[in-house]
Amino acid sequence: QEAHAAEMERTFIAIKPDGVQRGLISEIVSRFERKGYKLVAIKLIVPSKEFAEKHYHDLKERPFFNGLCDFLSSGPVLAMVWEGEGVIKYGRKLIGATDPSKSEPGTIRGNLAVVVGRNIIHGSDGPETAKDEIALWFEPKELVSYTSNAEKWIY
Ligand code: RTP
Repeated sequence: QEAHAAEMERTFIAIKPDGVQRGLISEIVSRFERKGYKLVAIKLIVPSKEFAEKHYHDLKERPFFNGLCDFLSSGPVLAMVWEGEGVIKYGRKLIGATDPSKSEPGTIRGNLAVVVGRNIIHGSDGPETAKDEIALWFEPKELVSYTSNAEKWIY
């Protein structure tokens, strides 16, 4: 059981400044929590512009890169690590398509956002980015290892 927990998949999820300002933290956290995923790290931080550029380094060449980094660094971001079987891929499903005008109703963006530049949440798009983003946003000691009582009912 312990070894199983140690190998469990993890993803990086962030509520962007628009989601925090709009009071959507509890709504978003509860969707991951009720699904059955386990919260292993969480903190509220205002990233610097340089930090935002590091986070979005893959998008450097895109025309919206500068505006996107200005936006991410404009206020508090709720950074989190969630753990569970298939959490990277299914977390993206809970979040919905990048452009909220195309996200399915029922998804976080589909229910709670309207335009792509204010899509309230970020989720890692694969195992490599998940690993890199968790390492960028968190110190290893900030990742809390514990056994949740719910786990024996979820798995
Ligand atoms: P995320 O990483 O934030 O979950 O988003 P994603 O993979 O679904 O989308 P990606 O293409 O990686 O874009 C990252 C973020 O850039 C903003 N964006 N703006 N045309 C635009 O103005 C535009 N396109 C993308 C969005 O905030 C998107 O989440």
